[in-house]
Amino acid sequence: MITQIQTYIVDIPTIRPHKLSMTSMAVQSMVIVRITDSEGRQGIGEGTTIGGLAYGPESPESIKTNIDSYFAPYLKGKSVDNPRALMNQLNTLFRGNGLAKSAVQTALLDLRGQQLGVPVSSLLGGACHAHLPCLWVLASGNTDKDIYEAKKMIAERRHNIFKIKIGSRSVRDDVAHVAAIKAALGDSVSIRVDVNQAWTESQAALGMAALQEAGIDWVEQPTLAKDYASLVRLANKFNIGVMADESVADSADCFDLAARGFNGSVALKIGKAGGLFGALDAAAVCSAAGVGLYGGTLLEGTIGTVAALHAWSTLPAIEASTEMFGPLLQRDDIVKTPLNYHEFGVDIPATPGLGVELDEDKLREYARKN
Ligand code: MUC
Ligand code: MG
Repeated sequence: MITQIQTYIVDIPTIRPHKLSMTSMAVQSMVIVRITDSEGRQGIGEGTTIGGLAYGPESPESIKTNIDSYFAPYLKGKSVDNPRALMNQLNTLFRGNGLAKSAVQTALLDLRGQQLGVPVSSLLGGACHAHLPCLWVLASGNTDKDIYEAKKMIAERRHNIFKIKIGSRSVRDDVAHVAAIKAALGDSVSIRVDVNQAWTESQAALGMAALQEAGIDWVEQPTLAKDYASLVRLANKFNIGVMADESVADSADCFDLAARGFNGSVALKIGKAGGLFGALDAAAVCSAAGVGLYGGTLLEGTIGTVAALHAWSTLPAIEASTEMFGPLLQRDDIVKTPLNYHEFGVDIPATPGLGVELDEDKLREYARKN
């Protein structure tokens, strides 16, 4: 039975400014949820946004407030035996708030996994992978810095796929930046870009023609989230792949986009989908429609990242790789043992629950005091 639900906003500086088309991040703010049962076991979860309210409709403050004020009173005293049923109840009682729901669902699954002595992936049907590929995002905004950063990661065998954040400069300047990085890194390295909705369709046509010429593999969310028609037209017009990110949150969005003839890939994110169940439902719709899968992030720390990894590990094919590098962008961690990144990917823990443990001293150090 659930006896206590605690929430904390944790602010951890990034290793360098992370520049997206809509904001530059110097700190990541995560909402950590801790659910305790009557035996004293604890499950943890994370709900994380990008740049406060710059990226999406939920903020760290709204996530914390809505968990404290609405979800926690409902969950207190309930059994954790059936996390999916509990989440269905929350979805019926409270609209929206996908990131807050994802944090709570993660904590419920962590707790249930510990009660049963099985990893979260087992609660989802079982892992098909023990190690998944993981790319790195180049977002310093400076071409030479990005090339230096990428070469270092290749030499360390940490990453060999890179996503470059563009969209805040002119299309020509952005394309020149990306083409210079691709030329410096060579053919053995896969490069993709994320425009985060910054282009009109005609800018996207100009940019994609040049990026295709430069040997870039994917363009993520070139146009506005709601403009499904342009995503479909662009995906059909160019050989370079189109990935939908902000356009699709859940299985209904994926169904709608696929039904309009979209033939690219989708960035799955547990936060967008309201948790692991929703993200896997979205994956099933994409797979049935021939749309490729990509394990996406909202730059979560270790807790959110490992939760997503448990979900992605149950997908037999995750064609477009993953970007579960969030913890590596932060200067410090609030778990005792960080994830193991090696051989261009990351290991998925096989111990009970999420397989990571909170470091109470670090939590105290970084938790917001007011
Ligand atoms: C996004 O739009 O993909 C994921 C990686 C990153 O650098 O930003 C996020 C959000
Ligand atoms: Mg994106």
